[in-house]
This record gives sequence, structure tokens and C-alpha cells, in this order.
Amino acid sequence: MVATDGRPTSKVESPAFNLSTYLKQRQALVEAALDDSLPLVYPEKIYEAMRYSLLAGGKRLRPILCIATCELAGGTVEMAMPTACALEMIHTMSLIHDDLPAMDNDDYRRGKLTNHKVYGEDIAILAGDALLAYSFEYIAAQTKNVPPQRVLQVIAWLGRAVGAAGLVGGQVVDLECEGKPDIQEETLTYIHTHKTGALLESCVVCGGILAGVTDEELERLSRYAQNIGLAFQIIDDILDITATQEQLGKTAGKDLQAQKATYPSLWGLEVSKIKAQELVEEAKNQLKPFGDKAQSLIALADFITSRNH
Ligand code: GRG
Repeated sequence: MVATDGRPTSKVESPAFNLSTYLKQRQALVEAALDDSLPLVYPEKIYEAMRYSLLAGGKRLRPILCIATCELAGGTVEMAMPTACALEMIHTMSLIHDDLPAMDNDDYRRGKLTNHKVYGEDIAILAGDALLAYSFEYIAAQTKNVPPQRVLQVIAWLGRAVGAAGLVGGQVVDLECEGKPDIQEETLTYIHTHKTGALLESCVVCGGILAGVTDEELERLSRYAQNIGLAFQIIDDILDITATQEQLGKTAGKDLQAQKATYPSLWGLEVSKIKAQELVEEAKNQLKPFGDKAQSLIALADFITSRNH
């Protein structure tokens, strides 16, 4: 059952696997690792701006997906943590740039003033750039006990996922479509599979690569992630309509205001919820061969459709 209003669903808490305990424990590990990853050094202004957004909270879904996949495939938290932090750095930089006046022009993010509102546009742009560069340095320099070939594969995958073939491409088409609420479903899907899906897929794929999964396993993990990525975006579109600014930590109703096409505007709210649920079921089907080891990824897929922020 889909409950975008925050009501608990029976699927989220199973007796065998307690997702809220798992999330709390993993979020604490990730918070500590992120804090350690970026010391405040000279020139303090830029490090302060980077830390302001990196440590501003958030669900930490991307690092948790990376770690969970690595563990599912026989790897450890330690093997995945530098990549997990790098994924959050990339996510954070994309939020900083997305919030700029030249893009979405938002004043609030994660319940706090946006980076440019606190540090100015010049520093916000540079903080995003610096986080992006540092994310790659961090993977290369900090990953331990993983064969170098796998680390290279992770870096190559991520480079492609954030550039014009991924996040940047999705954002460009999104900008082009502003004020055009009648765009085709195909274009909307392109935007979301690139702007949101590419990074979520990278979290799962990179976790798998670090642990040394087979090509066939990587294919399955990738399809799981593509499905949850699209479901995540559909729920994001629904929440933009149904949730409050307090719940979202950012301005609500932005899509309607910017005359953006969304899944609810194409299909209506009810059909959008059903489609998100179908995508999550398909994602979970992909994990069947992993058996019980996939518990965390299954629970995370359910979390995506039950979240209210
Ligand atoms: C990557 C080089 C490079 C540039 C960035 C601005 C841009 C290009 C892309 C936009 C990407 C973007 C902002 C996509 C939206 C993703 C999304 C749904 C964010 C919300 O994610 P949550 O709900 O947020 O996981 P928290 O705060 O919980 O982390």
C-alpha cells in the first residue's frame, strides 16, 4: 500500500528486518564519516560553505544504498564508505547548484537557507564545484581493501553518471521544458532517469562493483535501481503537491508554480501512486536471486513509496 502522508505501512516494518533501526544506525555512521571527510581548513570560507550543505541533514539514502549493496554482495561497510560519502558529496553539490537563482531559485533546502542565501552565489557555485572535484579525489585516495581495477570502474561509472550523459543532461532538458506543461511522457522520463535516476543507480551499481559482483548480478542490481529511481521521482512529484514546506524542508508546490510537467500532471495522483508501487514491485523482483541477503534493499524500496519527505 502506498502512503505518501506518512502513515506507517505494514511492509516497512517486518519482524525480520527493522528498517527504522537500520536507517538510524546507518545514518549515524554516514554522518560521522561525512563530518570526518571534510576538515575546516584554509581558505575557511569555502570549506565552511561546503560543510554547511554537506552536513545539513537529509535522509542519506544514497550512501545507505551504496553500503547496503556492497554488504549484500559480500563486501564491508569500510570498503563502501569512501564511495558512499562521495555519492553524498555529489548529491549535495547538485542540490546547491539546482537551488541557484539561475536554476530553480530556491531559498530553503533540508529545512535550512540554501547555500547561496548564506554565502552568496559566487561561493555557492564554487562550493558545488569543489565538492564535485573532492568526491572523485576522495574515492581514489580513501578506498581501502578493494582491488584498484574496481575503484577505477567506480570512478569511470560515476564520471559518466554526473556529466552530460547523466545528471547534467537531465537538468538541461528539465530547464528546456520549464513553462511547457504539455511535454510528452518520454521527455519527462528522460529528465527523471537522468536527473534523479542516474545517481541513485550509481549508488547501487558502485556498491556492487566494490564488492566484486558478477556481470549478471550487476545487471539485476542496475534494473532494481532504475525502477526505484523512477518510483522515487514519482513520489517526489506527488509530495510536491501533497506535502507541506515543513515536511519537505524546501518550498512546496514549486512544480505547479514553474508550470512543470510532472507524473501527477500526466497521469493524476492515484495512477501515479499505483505506477510507483508497480515499479517498486518490479525492483524487488530483480532481487529474488539474492534471497535473504537482499532484505535491506527490499525494505529501502518500500521506504521510497512510503516516505512523506
Ligand atoms: C552533477 C555536475 C553536476 C551538476 C548538477 C543541478 C544539476 C546538475 C542537477 C540537478 C539534480 C537534482 C537536484 C535532482 C533532484 C534529485 C532529488 C529528487 C533530490 C531530493 O533527494 P532526497 O529526497 O533529498 O534524497 P535529501 O535531502 O533527503 O538528501
